[in-house]
Amino acid sequence: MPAIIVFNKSDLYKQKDLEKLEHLRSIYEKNSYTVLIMSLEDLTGVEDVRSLLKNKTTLLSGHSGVGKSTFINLVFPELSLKTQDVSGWSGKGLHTTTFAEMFDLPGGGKIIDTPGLREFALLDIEKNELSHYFPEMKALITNCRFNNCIHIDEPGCAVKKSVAEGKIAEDRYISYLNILGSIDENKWAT
Ligand SMILES: Nc1nc2c(ncn2[C@@H]2O[C@H](COP(=O)(O)OP(=O)(O)O)[C@@H](O)[C@H]2O)c(=O)[nH]1
Ligand SMILES: [Mg+2]
Ligand SMILES: [Zn+2]
Repeated sequence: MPAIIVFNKSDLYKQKDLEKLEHLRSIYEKNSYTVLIMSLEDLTGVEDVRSLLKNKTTLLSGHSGVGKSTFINLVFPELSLKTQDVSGWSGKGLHTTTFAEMFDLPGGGKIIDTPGLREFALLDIEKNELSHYFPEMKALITNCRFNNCIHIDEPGCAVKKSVAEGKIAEDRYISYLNILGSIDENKWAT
């Protein structure tokens, strides 16, 4: 499932925000994520995001207030009538707004709007599997001395070596550690 990163509200970015954007953009593009910049206010970059949706099922995820619902309403104003509540899948009532909603797109495909997220939790991912979801780490794990290495303090860890050499971005390794901590709160909580 490819993940695409969209930075919205570019109309509000100041110099400092633009620098941060370039920093994050380079980290993610280097690891083959697609990064797009958009403003739903002055309508820049919207078409590039819209063109990704055709004949795909797309889930919009992100903090509350980033513009997910605004995006759907802007590019598919005709949709508001044909809404289908995904919460039907879990047997809950049709008008629960605390869950996701899926819409059929006019040109083919589906889009899923989600409510604001405070944090993610991972289901069914083992600690020693987590690095498989970081492309730049996955590429190295066969070089770790131990095949169940979780890249914390094991000797001969190729991932830690690569972080130390600046080949893996420190931000990404910190994200990795944070997520690892959430898989086993007691052991890794700081
Ligand atoms: N300045 C600016 N405001 C935006 C942009 N996109 C959305 N907003 C505003 O951000 C607020 C939250 O948008 P909403 O779609 O409800 O966010 P959601 O929680 O992700 O669904 C609304 O007031 C939108 O008008 C944008 O590109 N620029
Ligand atoms: Mg919304
Ligand atoms: Zn390792």
